[in-house]
Amino acid sequence: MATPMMTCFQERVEQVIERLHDVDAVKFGNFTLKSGIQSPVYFDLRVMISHPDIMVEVSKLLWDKISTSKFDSLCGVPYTALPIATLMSAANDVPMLIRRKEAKGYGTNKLIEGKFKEGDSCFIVEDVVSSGSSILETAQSLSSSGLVVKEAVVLLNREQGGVEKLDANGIVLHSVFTMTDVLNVLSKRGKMKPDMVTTVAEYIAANKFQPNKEILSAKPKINDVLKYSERAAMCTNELSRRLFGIMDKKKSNLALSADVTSSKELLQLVDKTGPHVCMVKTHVDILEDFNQEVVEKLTSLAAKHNFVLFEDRKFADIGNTVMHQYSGGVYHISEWADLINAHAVPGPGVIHGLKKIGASKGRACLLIAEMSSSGNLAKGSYSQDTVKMAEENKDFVIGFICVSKVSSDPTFLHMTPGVQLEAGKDNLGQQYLTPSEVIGNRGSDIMIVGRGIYQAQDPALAAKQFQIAGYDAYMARMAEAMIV
Ligand code: 5BU
Repeated sequence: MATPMMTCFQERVEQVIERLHDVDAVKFGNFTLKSGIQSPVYFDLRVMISHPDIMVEVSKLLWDKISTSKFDSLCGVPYTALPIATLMSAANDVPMLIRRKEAKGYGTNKLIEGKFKEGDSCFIVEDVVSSGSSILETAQSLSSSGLVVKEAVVLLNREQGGVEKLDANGIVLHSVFTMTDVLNVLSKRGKMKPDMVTTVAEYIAANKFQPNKEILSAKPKINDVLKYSERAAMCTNELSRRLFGIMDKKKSNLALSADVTSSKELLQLVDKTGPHVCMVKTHVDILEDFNQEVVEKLTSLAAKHNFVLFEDRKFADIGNTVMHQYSGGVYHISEWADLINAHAVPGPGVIHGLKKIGASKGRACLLIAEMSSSGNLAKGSYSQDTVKMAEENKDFVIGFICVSKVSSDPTFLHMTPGVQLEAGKDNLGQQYLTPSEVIGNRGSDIMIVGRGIYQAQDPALAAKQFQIAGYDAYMARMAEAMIV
């Protein structure tokens, strides 16, 4: 029963909590959570969709929480919050946006569905928040599309660091109720046995986010908490030191894969996108009109825009042959490319041959530990042996091509191809992951983007969007590592 002092809003919150319990959206017992943690309480708010009355009331409570804020649109985090945001949008005549989660692979390739213009503000709606990662991921997609996200609203705050993490990323989180509120309401209304009340209260206290120093430094994930500038200082290789420095200065972990076939197009593309990238990757052998002047112009663009030049030659032969391929032939790669890469399949001789040519010129090499194409054979023990080979040749090998972090050594660089703003694939086996997946979840350092940029209507704008998305994902990863 509501006390006379109780506001109408509080009373409605209590009723919703009780209804959620009645329909088994809140359960007590012994549960193993996705994280492996044992919990005496389990929330499955998805069941709300089978109870339209609850959905409507929840959408009203969420709306009441945010009605004084100003925004142009709402965006529900997939999936449960999508229909809730729809109800809020329809009842209050506010436009809605949808962030695509799955690959579309055809048509406009849009990341955000719905109408908006650059600078519009968007309010994120979510059902439950724990660490805040899902909201942050949605916010990153929205902001990389030009929207401004300053606030989010959630039905249930599990009090596990979401507010703090979002705050660290400039987002204010409003919540209708917390896990403590659920406990208080259900025990007050006689829905829980006294011993369960104690168990759940202890669980909440033990798992509650504590913003103190011990927790901040509880689980340092070494190169997740190290800034680019700190990693630069740890590198003994001059090129990796320079590259981390550029990433720090330009706030960019984007490498452009400039896979166009005419020199004119190549130079124009690189000049336009140069301000947004830390690296330009070439396949010089696809140029129809290669000549030495092109590489001279490329190196002056590298100096103008401050980026590293990487020739994606993928050397894969015995040491003696790769020496010639690297230094001679038509392309004289060692004369102009700061960075090259090699397959580990021939054994360490390939590195030794390349090193003989490149080391004295201050060049460096990446080993291909993993590939982005479907069905490739670079996995498991092959990838592990590649990492070992790199560790044994750290004076010349500065990192990896890979699809997720393969080494915890903070001086190694992880570079990942197969990146688009939406996950998906092409029709020749290339597989795409998003910037937040590659940089945020898989711990890579640099994302390599080709068609996502040079096939865009405005490559400079696309490069800027990737730059923001990649850097935001890096910042979010750092913030997460601080509060895990
Ligand atoms: P895309 O247009 O973003 O799909 O281009 C990816 C680039 O990265 C392209 O130049 C490939 O040759 C390169 N690449 C790759 O996609 N996957 C790999 O595993 C390696 C290189 Br190694």
